[in-house]
Amino acid sequence: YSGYDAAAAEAKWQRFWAEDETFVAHDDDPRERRYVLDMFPYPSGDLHMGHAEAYAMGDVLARIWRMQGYNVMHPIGWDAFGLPAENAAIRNDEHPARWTYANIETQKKSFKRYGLSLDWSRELHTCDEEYYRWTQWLFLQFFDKGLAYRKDGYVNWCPTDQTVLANEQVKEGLCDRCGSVVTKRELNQWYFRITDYAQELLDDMSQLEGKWPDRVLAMQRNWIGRSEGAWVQFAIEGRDEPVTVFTTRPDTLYGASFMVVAPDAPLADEIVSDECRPAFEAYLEKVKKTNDIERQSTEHVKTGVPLGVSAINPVNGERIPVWSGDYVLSEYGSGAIMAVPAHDQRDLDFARTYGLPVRMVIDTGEPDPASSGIATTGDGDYVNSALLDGLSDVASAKERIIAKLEADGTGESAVTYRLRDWLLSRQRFWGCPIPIIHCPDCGEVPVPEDQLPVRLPDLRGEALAPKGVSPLAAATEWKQVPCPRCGGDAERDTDTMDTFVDSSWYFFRYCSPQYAEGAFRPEQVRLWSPVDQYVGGVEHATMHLLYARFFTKVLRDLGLLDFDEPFTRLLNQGQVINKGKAMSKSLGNGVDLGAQLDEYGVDAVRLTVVFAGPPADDIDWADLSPASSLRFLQRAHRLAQDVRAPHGADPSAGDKQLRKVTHRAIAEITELVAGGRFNVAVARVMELVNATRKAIDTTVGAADPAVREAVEFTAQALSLFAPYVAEEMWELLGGAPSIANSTWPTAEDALLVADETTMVVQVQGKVRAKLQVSPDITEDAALEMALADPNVQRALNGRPIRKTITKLPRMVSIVPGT
Ligand code: ANZ
Ligand code: ZN
Repeated sequence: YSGYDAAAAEAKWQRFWAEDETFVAHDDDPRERRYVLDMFPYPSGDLHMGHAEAYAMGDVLARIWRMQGYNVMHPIGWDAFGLPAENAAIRNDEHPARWTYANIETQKKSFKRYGLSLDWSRELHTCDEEYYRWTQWLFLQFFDKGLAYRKDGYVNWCPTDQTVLANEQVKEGLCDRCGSVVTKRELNQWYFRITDYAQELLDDMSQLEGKWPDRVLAMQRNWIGRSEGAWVQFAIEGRDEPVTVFTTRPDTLYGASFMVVAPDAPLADEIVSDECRPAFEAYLEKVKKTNDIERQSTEHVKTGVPLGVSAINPVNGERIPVWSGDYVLSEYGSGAIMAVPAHDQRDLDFARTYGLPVRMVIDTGEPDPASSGIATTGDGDYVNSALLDGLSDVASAKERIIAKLEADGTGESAVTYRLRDWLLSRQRFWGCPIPIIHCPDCGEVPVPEDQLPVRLPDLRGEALAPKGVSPLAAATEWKQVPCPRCGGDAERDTDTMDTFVDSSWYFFRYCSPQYAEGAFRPEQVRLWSPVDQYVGGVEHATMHLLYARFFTKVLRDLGLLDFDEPFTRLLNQGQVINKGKAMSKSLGNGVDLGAQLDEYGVDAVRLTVVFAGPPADDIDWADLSPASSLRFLQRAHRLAQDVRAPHGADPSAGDKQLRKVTHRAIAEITELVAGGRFNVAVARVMELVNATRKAIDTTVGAADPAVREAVEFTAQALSLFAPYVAEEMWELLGGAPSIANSTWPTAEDALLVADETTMVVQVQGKVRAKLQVSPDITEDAALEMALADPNVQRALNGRPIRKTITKLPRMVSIVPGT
């Protein structure tokens, strides 16, 4: 079949859409607005299979909503700062901007070829001055509110990339980017106070329930990690200040037989005795080489050293030894714990290693943990617990002990979160400079608004190589500036921001991309936001999606927005894998998207990825056949060539049977797409194509207006997945270009009622029942219905069936045995 030339159609319609501005969204278009957002790409080189799937999914919704009469905004831009550009610049001795903008050009061509209904007039690059100036401005708003601050601390450090990483960028102890083992380093760094919003980030998830994938909500909940319990104060012998510990089980306080302090918590260094100090310091050096994930893993053998001091249990005055141990983390709770080895396995493992006492305070009926080595965590009777003895439920025990602690002034109920503040400074070049000037007299001074943006200095090649401090620190002229407050000698901050800062607000910028008076124009954000449908990978469940939610809440509190959540609905597309494995260079199982597009055309590839399975599932390229997708598209295209009824012919004069098929397809496909079941919708289009071909060739012929109706809808439905062939079909059918501007039909109710016909049931040749059945009833279903009928049962009177004769759908005849 040579009727459809994919390459020619691609070139033709790309030009048409661009000149016609088909997909440009207008703020003053009064129709109801819909905002469809794809996670914006990093310009890594060219479009790849992962993009091919993700962007195909988002386009389905953008396109159906447009045809359904919404004013759709579907923007695109580039997450353009980041390490790969910088590494390439070092390799090629050039500026990261060159690599970045060159990649954007290449990738943009591919995006355009891919036929997405994107509004290119709103395109943005996060590395443009016009963009990062506002990233800096937003940083300063946060700074003003005390939501951006600097502190010393042990941070995750990637020895290869020579930069710090946020907790979220460390995966199982490894750098998210390069796979190196992450270590700890003490540095003074910038943080965003996301923990101020921990509770709200949790609470507002109720607005997202049922609209975001459950697993993303679960991951966020888990990441925020709310814990309820108590702060308990233990006095330390020979020290004025008590130590406060966080526990989720204050009811086990009588079983606390030692205390453990994180080795890297400042407290450990403060309280360690002189005799114990040398061993402690050696131990600390060892611990610094490991990371939090290793330290908490259950397989990890817990290590520790005594600190040579005692703590006093506030409820019974008992003296307990204080140890330092690596399974306690400095960044959680207070960095110190009361150990209850009988009822906490970690504590029990530690106690058994170092011969520390174990005391059971809840008798669950299980063996004593002191001898079994297995901590008991269930309910039971409180023992050895003074005022709790006799109780047997955790809730009242907790209540009673907290009341006592509060009355004595030695503790209180508490809530903690696992979420840490967001570490945002990076010691790399290709990012947004932090707009702060450090003055020896005035401290941290914001760069005045009229001096934004703080532009990156012109560094390239070797000057960007990682040295453990930011490359910006070597740009002396750039760095040395007068203090904006006192005019004295001062220095710019030389760190740049985590690129997740850039991506925490880009979706607001799209609403007024050229706005020069602020990050975005509030009235335009109000027109379009929140985003109706966000589409992107589940790998962003905790980082980007949590940060963007946080930014939205802060911007709301700054009075710049009036809603709580940025993304009303979220769709996570799956991954494209090959031969059962993620595509990777090392496995050599990568599939070159460009080659596939050249061979089968854009439409066939897009249809293939959408048809492969539910959008959220991973799809295995090895199981798919773009060649058969192409053949299907050619069959569909040929229908449009065959249609003989004139444009505008009244379909109601057409064949009723085919019309019913078409209208059932309209109803089902509309619903399937709305429900995100895109692959099933494709299957329905295929059925419609087959039914229409059969009608043309064997029943009604090409001149029937019902055929035209069927083919017109086929083209519209296909335009969601295969826009080029759909445009070509629409043109052949005489429709006004573009098909994207056509009106999505509604199914006529009268054509949706299922056909019924009368089926006669005979027993021994006598008619016993007349049943209404569907004309395509199966043999099994017909027999089942016949035998369920009471009159038939009475006639059979319990006799077995010897034989049945069926002439479907008209008759079932039953011959009973004796
Ligand atoms: C005594 C106790 C007895 C505990 C018991 C548990 C069971 P979640 O639920 O994750 O919040 N903990 C507190 N701070 C810690 C730190 N910095 N590093 C490691 N562990 C820490 O965990 C809270 C529990 O983890 C706390 O409750 C504390 O141990 C420990 F039968 O206190 B528990
Ligand atoms: Zn100053």
